[in-house]
Amino acid sequence: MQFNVPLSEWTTHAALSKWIEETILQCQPARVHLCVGSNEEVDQIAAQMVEAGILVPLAKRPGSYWCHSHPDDVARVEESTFICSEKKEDAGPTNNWKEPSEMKQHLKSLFAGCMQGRTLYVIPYCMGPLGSPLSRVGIEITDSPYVVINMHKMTRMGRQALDQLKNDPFIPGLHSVGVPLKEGQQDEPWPCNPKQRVIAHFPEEKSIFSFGSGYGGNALLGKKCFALRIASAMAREQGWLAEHMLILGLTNPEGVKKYIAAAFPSACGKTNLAMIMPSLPGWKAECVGDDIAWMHIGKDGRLYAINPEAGFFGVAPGTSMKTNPMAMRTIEKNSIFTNTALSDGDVWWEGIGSEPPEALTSWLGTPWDGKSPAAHPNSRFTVPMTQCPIYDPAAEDPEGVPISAILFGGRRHNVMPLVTEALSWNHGVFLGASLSSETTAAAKGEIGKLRHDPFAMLPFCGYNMGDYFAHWIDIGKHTSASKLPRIYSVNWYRKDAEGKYIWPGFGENARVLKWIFERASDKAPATTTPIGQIPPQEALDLSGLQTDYDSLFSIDKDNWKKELQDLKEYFQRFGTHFPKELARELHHLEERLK
Ligand code: SAT
Ligand code: MN
Repeated sequence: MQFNVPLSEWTTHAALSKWIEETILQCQPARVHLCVGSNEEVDQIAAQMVEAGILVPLAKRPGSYWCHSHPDDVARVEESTFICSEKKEDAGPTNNWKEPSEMKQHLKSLFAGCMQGRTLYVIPYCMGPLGSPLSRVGIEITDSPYVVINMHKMTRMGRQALDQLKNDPFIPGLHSVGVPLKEGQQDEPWPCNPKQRVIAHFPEEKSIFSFGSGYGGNALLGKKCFALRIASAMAREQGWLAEHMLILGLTNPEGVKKYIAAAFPSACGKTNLAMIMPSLPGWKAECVGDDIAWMHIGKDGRLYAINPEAGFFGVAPGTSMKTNPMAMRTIEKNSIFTNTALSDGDVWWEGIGSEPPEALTSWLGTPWDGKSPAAHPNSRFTVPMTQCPIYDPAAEDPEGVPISAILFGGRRHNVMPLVTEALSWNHGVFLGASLSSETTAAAKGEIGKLRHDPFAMLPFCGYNMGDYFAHWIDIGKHTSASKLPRIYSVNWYRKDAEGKYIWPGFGENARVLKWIFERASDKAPATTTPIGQIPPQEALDLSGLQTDYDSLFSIDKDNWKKELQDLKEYFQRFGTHFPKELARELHHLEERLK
C-alpha cells in the first residue's frame, strides 16, 4: 500500500493506527493519504481536482473554486439517516432506527472494497478551539477529496487535531462515496451512490458511518453527524448541551457586550442573523458561529458556549450585500462554491443582488436555460470563519462565551408573534419543544410544509427527543434561575393577508435583539400575554419602519387553540419520555388561553 507518510511516523496512537489498518483492509483503497492539515496539502489536492475537471478555479475570487454535484446528491437525506441505539425506544419517535448489529452487518457489506481505485484520506479534526477542555476530536476516513478540502475550512484539522487528541479516545467516522473504480475505469465528476445511501450513527459506541453521498452534512462528518447527533448523546451523559444554534456577540452604544445563542431550522436565516449588521445606530454585532453551539454551565453558574466549527457552510441563494454584507465579504476569497451557478471567473445565484451575467453555467454544469433556478436552492459556500470581517476573537476562547439569551425561531407565516419571552426556564424549554417551521431545500423532500422541529433539532438529535426535553429541564436545575439565560421564541416570517412579509428582517432584527439585550440588563419592560411576555409598543424601537405593532404581535386565540391541540397530539408521541414539567406547561398554556 502506498502511503504519503509512514503511518508510524504520522501517529503513535495505538487505537487510531489499528482502526486505520483495519479500514484499509476492509475498503481496499489504491492509496492512503494521512492528512497533516497544511495549506500546501489542500492546495495540492485542489490542484489534482482541477486537473480532473471536478473543481473550476475562480479568477475573480483568489483561492476559490466552483463545483457542482450529481443532481441526486444535493442535500441532507433524512430518510436514509439512522440512529442505531441498542433499544429502539432510545432513538425515540423522531428518528429512524435500525438494530445495531443488523446495521453493522449491512455496513460491512457496503464498505467491503468500496474504495477500490481511490485514495483513502485520514482526516483528524478538532471540534472546538484548540486547547479547550470542551473541544472533542474526531477522525474521518473518506475517499472523497472534496470532503478533505471542505473539512480543512470547516474544522481545525490535521496535525493540530492529533496534538489535541494525544492518546485519548476519538470519534471515528467512516465515509465513502460508494463507487469503487475498476482497473482503468474513468471516474465520474461527482461519484455518489444514491440507491445505497445510508448515514448511520451509533450513539452508545459513538461512531459514524456514511455511505453513498458526498454532499454537505451527509459527508462532512464533523458537522451534523458528530457535533450534533453524537455530541447530543455525549452531552446528555456528561451534563452539557449540543445545539443547532448560532452564537453572536452584541455590543450596545455604551460598550456593554452580551452573547446570544439562537436555534433555527436549516436554511431559516441563521447565517444572516449570526453576521447581522444592526440597523440601529451605535449597536455592533460580532460572529462566534452560525450553526452549532456546545454549551455548559461554567464555574460561575452561567451558561457558556463554544462553536465547535471553524468555518461556515452557508446557503448561497438570497445572500447579497443587502441581506448579508458580512457573508459577502467573507466569501471574497478562499471559498468553495457548490451548486451555485458559474459565470466568467465568478459565481452567481438567485438573490445575489445583480442581474444574471450573459453566459451562465447552471448548477447542473450546462448552459443556463434562463428559466429554472441557475443555482440550486441548497447551493452552499464553504469558507473559514476567520475571514469574516466581524469574526469575534472570543470564538477562540477555550472557556467559551457567556450566553445571556437563547432564541428559538422558525418560518411561520401566521400564529407566532415577532418575539415572545418565556415566563421561566421550563416555559422556555416548552417554547423550544413547540417549535414548528415550514420546510426548506436543506433536506431532500417537499418545501414549505409546516412540520414540528423541536429546538430545530428534529434531524439532529442523537437520542429520544423526549429524553432530550428532559435533559434541557434538568440543565435548568443545575444552577440558580437568575444565572440562566432568558429564553425567547422569535418569528421573522409572519405574512399579511396578501402573503407579503410583515417584518423586514435582516439588519432590522437588531430591533428585537435590542429589546432582548435590555431585558437581560433588566432595563426594558415586558407585557404578559397568555403565550408569554412581549415588548410593550414603547419598548420596541420601530422608528422609521413601515410596519405596525399590532400586525406583528396580535394573538389570534382561535389559531392558538388549534396550535395547542396540535401540540397536545404531537407531544403524545413521546409517551412516558415526555417530561411532566412540559405537560404542566402545556396545561398552564391551555388555562391561560381560556
Ligand atoms: O446538514 S448540512 O450541513 O448539509 C446543512 C444543514 O442542513 O444545515
Ligand atoms: Mn444547520
